[in-house]
Amino acid sequence: SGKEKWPRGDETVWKTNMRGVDADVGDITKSVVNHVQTSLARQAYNLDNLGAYQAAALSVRDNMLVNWNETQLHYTRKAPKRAYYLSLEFLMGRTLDNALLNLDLKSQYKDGINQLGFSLEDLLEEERDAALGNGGLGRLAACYLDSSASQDLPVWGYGLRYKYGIFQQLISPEGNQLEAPDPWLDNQNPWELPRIDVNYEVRFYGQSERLSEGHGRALWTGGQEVLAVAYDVMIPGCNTRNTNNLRLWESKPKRGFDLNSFNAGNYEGAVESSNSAAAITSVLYPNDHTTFGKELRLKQQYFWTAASLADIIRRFKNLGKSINEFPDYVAIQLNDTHPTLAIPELMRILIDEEDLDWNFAWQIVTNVFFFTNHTVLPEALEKWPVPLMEHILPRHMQIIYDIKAVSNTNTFAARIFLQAVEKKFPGDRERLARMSLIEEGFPKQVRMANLACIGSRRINGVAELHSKLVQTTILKDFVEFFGVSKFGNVTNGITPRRWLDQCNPELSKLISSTLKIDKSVWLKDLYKLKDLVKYAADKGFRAEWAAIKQRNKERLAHHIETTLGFTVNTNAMFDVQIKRLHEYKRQTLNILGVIHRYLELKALTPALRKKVNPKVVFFAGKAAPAFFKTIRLIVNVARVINADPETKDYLSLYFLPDYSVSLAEVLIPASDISQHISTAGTEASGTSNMKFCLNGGLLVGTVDGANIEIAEEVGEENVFFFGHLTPAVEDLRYQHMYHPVPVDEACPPLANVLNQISGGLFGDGGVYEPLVNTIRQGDYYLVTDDFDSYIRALAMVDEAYLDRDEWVKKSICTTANMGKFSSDRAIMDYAQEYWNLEPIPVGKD
Ligand code: OX2
Repeated sequence: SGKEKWPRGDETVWKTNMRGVDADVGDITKSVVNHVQTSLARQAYNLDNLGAYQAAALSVRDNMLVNWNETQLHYTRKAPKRAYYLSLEFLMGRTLDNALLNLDLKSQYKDGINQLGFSLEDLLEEERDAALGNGGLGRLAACYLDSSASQDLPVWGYGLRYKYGIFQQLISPEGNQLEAPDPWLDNQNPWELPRIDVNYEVRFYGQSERLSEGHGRALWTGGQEVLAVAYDVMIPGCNTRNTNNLRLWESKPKRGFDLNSFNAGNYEGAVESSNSAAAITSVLYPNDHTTFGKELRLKQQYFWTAASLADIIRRFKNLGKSINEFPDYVAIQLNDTHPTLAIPELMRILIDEEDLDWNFAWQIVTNVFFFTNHTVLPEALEKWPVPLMEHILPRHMQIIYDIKAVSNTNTFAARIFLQAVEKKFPGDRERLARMSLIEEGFPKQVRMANLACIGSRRINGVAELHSKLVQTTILKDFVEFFGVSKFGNVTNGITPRRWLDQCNPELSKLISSTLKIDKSVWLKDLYKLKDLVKYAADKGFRAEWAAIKQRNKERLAHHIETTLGFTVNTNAMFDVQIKRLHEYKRQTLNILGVIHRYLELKALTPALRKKVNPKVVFFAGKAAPAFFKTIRLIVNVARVINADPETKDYLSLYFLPDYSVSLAEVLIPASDISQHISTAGTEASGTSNMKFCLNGGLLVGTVDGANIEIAEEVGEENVFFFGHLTPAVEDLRYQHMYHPVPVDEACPPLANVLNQISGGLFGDGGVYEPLVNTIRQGDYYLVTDDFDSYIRALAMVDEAYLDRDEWVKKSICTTANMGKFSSDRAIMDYAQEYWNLEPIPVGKD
């Protein structure tokens, strides 16, 4: 068979017609106008901002595609080891601004767009956030994609293309959270490329019949088959041609609809199965730190892991290598336990389709996967009921039982796992029960964290303290079994491109001009910021630094004025807490502190009040139903105190609805102080803490998660710590249980605040009883125990802020010492210590 000649036709014609990145303004206007005419079929006469945005986006996309193609070709030729980041969430936010900055084309597009009579700033606002995530876990995945491309690493992301992202949040006048769907694809999405030719069939339900005794091959047939179709999102690196890929799967019925039913006149039956296929990727589950065991969620997880693995294996097979080399060419990172089904799925492929021996397959599997845990909260640990798994994934349930291999079965059952445990710890039945993949009970449940742990090569937590807690609590038995070297830590990071250069352009400019280095250098080596420390002593520099913060506060105030109609006092200190609402994050502690401050202000004479540090408190965050009440309290406290003529100049409060990546980009640069106040030992890392500090905001926080490492870097004198430490938390909970002390005794100022709420100062106190009672009774998250120390910390913040010169010095030193928290450092850590991956820069050889 003759080899086909590529490219077809005349190679020079191809080569001379390939478009490169063209930074010429004339070329840019030409390309934008072209897209207006031929991609959008619109005209200059009636072009609105949305149309102009779309044309600009398509034009920028052309540039990205050239790089994307080149990168993929380069990777194919070099055939390096690749890593795949499997995440059920990618919280990308907007793309246009980020792409322009990473391609270094922003000023040219600004000019070009201007010449066409539009403003780039306005066009940027037309873009909808891609909000395919809940919070920190999904945003981390997005930062890691940016860093992988920027560091020239051959990393692809795999996720789901949800038709609806995280719900839109509205707040009713009474303070209730209302939820609306997020139809982010309604205006078309210029950043994705449908790949109808890249699709896989994914099976659900049916029967699995073992073809040999014990653990060998099986035949899985019947059930429902659904099609997974790929959509590719280009991920441009900063100051490099490397452009990686995020592949998102959409579910479709395998056939348009069931023709048999259709012909028999059963039209509804005919579309039912197509509806159920399309439903799989219809919506992102809005659960953060909770699992519900829903059938559709399990189907999402399997649909996504099966399609991704099929794709990964197809790409590997194109290399022409033998399957036992799979781990030399592929590393797969499991972002939390959501993709854990990839482990039994790869076993299924290797055994049933590749006909490998069980042990050999297991050896491959356990060298390919890496697992990151993001929380030690028990309610977040995924478990799937065995009957549900047996129903939806009968073959995988067999494989999980084979892995589990209870010693008294005579299915071959690898015996691998529990037998080995039994050998190492003879007679320790409780340990066996704890480590088993199956939790006994009604129903039995599959423990995904245990499966992820035994099926992976290495496991990590996301900050030093958290990784220690993983090793000493939830995975302790596994550390004792496998040895500690299988466990590690990679402290989270954030991309300085989005979280400084893009969201705070003035500060970025000041840094470049002060350090006299191009931003493309320090943005990719964030330790370079260290040199800013010496400018903290420079009065002129401090003035510029402070002026930028002030303008960012005004930008936020302007945003609030235009979107919500409130006038914000920009002469006050801005205090911000933005994150998902959750009991462990303790937004309640913050709002109770606000009420306490309000009551104290009311008690002062007008003359004394004038000496108080004026403060505006901002909250934003979406809530699961269990935490609706906290929002309601915040909104009603705001209603009362913002209207109080005696105090409103000294204290005001806003709950900003519909928190998003884009809103964070306006809030973070404007903050003087931000709150990271989880009960010690509960926040695995936190990443917004890093974003605030990078933008010169200071922290008030507990000794928890990455707060600890931030303080190590920026100096404890620049962080306002409070609260009990992790080792005390268990003891305090024990005391609450067996020697409860009423709040009135334990903390009178807090008791007073709670009584004011119950007494109706913020509307019907009865509404808040359940919320207030979580503190009065049990107080699992130790609000009472930490309240005094919290109030003292806030007083120290006020005192420090009154000495503005010192404050600005702290602010500068904080930014200067944030080098460690670049996601570039974190991703290189994964590449070197976990995946064994090398950078493959495009166009450098
Ligand atoms: C979050 C963690 O709560 C947060 O502390 C961490 O910074 C973030 O993940 C990124 O690692 N869902 N979200 C998280 O954990 C889970 C589970």
